[in-house]
Amino acid sequence: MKFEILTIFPEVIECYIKHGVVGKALEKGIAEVKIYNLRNYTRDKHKKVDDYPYGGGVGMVMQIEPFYNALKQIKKDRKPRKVILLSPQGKRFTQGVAKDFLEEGKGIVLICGRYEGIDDRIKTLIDEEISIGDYVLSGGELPALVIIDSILRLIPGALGDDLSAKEDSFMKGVLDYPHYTRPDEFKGMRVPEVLISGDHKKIALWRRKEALRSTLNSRPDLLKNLSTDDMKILKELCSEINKKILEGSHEPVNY
Ligand code: 9D3
Repeated sequence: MKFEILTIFPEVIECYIKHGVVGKALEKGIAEVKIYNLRNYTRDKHKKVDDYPYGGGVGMVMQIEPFYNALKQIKKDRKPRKVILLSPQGKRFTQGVAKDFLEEGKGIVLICGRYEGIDDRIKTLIDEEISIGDYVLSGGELPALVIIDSILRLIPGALGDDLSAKEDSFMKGVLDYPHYTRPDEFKGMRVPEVLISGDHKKIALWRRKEALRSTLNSRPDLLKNLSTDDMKILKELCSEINKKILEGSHEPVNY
């Protein structure tokens, strides 16, 4: 899988991809990242990549030429790849979109904008426009890294052990369960006894129940299409919570 990134801040990308899962995947040759510094693709003698907006208004707009030239270079060298523009106006990025992009196989081209935006004629050069969520960032670099990170985790062998990938996909649809490590007691706070019991069936059930508890608390919108096993656990959880509410011993709930 090859990621080609167009940006005016190559150092921002370089810095992140050295480390962790992404860094390891690149070392192993599972994936490849190539960065195109847009300032190398402008004919302007001051390497200017932006200009004032037609129609007036605040801020600057990125010119189309550096994007056009960099993409021409990419397309000349290699087989056509999906070209994705990171933009607040794009469709929302999800785990499902990450899987779709992975299935593109060869790789993707990611275009990062800065300033108030990019000359809209960029739309003639792209296949998709993607946003990572409803908040305002300063540019497309963090979103590009988010996308690369999430896709790489899906490639078999990219994570330290394949069990982590299995775990990611098993937990699909619910939030994670709580984790603990040594010591078994810290300032009076004890690790739940069940995790030390060695009873693997009981541990699995406890984890699923706590995963459902987190989901009910933080993301009740995710609780749909549950299996009959999960429904049983959730019902039990709800009646425990109801009992505590009636006793007045439960923390306030927001559902
Ligand atoms: C009202 C004007 N702003 C649009 C929301 C201007 C503007 C703000 C921030 C234009 C560009 C940006 C930079 N953001 C991105 O390039 C971006 C982004 C984001 O801000 N949030 C979520 N996903 C993405 S993907 C690219």
